[in-house]
Amino acid sequence: MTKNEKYDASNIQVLKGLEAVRKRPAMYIGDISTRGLHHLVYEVVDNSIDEALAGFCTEIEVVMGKDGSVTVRDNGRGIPVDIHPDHKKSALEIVMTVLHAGGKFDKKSYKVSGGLHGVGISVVNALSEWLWVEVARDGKVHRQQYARGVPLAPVKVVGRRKSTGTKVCFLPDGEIFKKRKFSFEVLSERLRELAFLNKDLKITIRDEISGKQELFRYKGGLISFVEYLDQNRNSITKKPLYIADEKEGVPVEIAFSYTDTYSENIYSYVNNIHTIEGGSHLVGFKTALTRTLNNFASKNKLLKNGDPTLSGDDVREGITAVVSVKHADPQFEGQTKTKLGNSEVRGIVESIVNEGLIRELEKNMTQARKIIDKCKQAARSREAARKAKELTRRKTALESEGLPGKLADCSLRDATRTELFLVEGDSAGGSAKQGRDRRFQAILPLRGKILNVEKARIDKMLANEEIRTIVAAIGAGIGRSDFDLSRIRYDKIIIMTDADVDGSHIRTLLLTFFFRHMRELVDQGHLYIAQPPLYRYKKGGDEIYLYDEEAREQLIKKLSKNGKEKVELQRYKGLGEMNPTQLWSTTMDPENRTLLQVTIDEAFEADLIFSKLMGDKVEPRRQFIEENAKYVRNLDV
Ligand code: 0RA
Repeated sequence: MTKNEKYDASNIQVLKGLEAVRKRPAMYIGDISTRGLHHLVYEVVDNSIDEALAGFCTEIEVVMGKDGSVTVRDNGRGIPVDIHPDHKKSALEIVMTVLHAGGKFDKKSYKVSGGLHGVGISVVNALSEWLWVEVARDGKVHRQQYARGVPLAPVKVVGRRKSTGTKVCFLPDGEIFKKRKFSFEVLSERLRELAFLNKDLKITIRDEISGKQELFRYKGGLISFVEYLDQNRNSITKKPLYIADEKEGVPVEIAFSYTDTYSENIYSYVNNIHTIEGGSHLVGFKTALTRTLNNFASKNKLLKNGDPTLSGDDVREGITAVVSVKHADPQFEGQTKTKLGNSEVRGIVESIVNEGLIRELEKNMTQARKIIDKCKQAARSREAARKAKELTRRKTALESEGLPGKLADCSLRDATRTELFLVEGDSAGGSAKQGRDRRFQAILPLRGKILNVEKARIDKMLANEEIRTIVAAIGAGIGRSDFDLSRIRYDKIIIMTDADVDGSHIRTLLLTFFFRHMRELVDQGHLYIAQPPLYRYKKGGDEIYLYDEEAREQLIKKLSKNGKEKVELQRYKGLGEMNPTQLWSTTMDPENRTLLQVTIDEAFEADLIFSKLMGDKVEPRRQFIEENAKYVRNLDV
């Protein structure tokens, strides 16, 4: 091949690559909803984070432009710009246009890979209406611009600058993304998380439309992260315990605290990616925690001969922890590819925690005693519950008791196609029973208040009638170790409550319950919120249902322009105001309804909301409700 032919051949490769990405964007960024849209920003930021991990970047700036674009700027070394001998093109152009080319120019040790991240900046380019990049390097500023991933011209020098860095600005393509509006809050949550995970890295975000801005920089790293997570809980540890070490080229960093709550909040990460399904690093941490606390307690006579050993559940009651490891070649497994598979990591984390934890405990004996006391208390409660045969009897009862009488079950037994509606109140429950398609839709009416599970241990929870019926109807058990997703009796669990304050309270209680005790159900996308209409407009044969305030404003605008008539709307406050046929057609019929799927992108932010709304501390709750009162309907958790 001649030089020119080589250039042409590599261009054809590029076009094929771009075509593949544009044809199946979801394969590269997960989906093309707002979630996928935000992943474009994370993808660009991840590249700057890699540069920070390599030790060359200390600042990342994200700007949401007035035109809907996003700019990400860092002060790293800058993407290389030298001419690639084979392609006769700038390395910059190759990084920006060839799938997975980024890594070829640098042997970075902890590159992000797997999951949705790490697909390469070229994917963002392919999915952008336009994108430009500026690299400051070797005293010059180099620039190239693209349209839907195709370069408009070769890389050009456009100025001189002493400092180094990379600046990428892009506008997502409207042909790919139906909604193109970025959320300052959603972006901020991920950037804050990245700042916690990368100690001392300065990350700023600014929205040029609203003027909102944030600066994230945490000198305490994971310690600050745990303190942030505990802001609505009372800690029994004065400062989080901290362990950081490296073995076999795998750096491990862990911070954790104990609080006076009963829930377990452990977040694990690999290369800054949240491993929702856990994996070997998490197993290593849990194993070491149980073993070391037992050994330490026995050695210091805090556990006497007759005392029962502390179980895993005992040592994790009330814990808040962040486990972060870095790995050069992570293997991600599991349903959502968020489970670390590398088996050697288990032993590495285990041994680092064994050594580090002893050191931390011995540093402060008073605090160590408090922790052991807390674990012993958990063990005693569990033992007492067992002795009273509470747990076991209830558990077998739940399993053999059969289905609750209040449940109107569906006839279909194929659990991949059925739906369970949890309906507020008997009267709406009655309408739902009449209106439903009984082949695949089951109805469970809920009466009265559901227990606030944030403040209850599992034995107390199972004594609660409403909770018991929900657990029995779903049929898959309850709790971190006993819930078995493969046994769920319905594919969709749908919360259907009134659009008023009580309804939103019940919905929050139910969300808290599922979040804390049937977490997999949420993580695997089985939990939904029904969207009943807020208003009905009727004139002659015309009947329109309106599901949010925006739709109402639009209709009023439209109608008042047409005939200057006064628009009369019926407002629905409760589900009970609709008859069975209306309830079916507006809210339950799969052909017509909209369901909100409950997704948790930033689990720690959801935890923060639940601990705030349901926890012991009153002041944060009052403040939150005041600040968010008008958004409650759209609370997206
Ligand atoms: C490849 C090699 C080098 C740096 C980068 C990529 C790099 C990529 C991005 C993307 C956004 N910001 C970035 N900063 C750096 C290292 C080149 C060298 O040895 O100087």
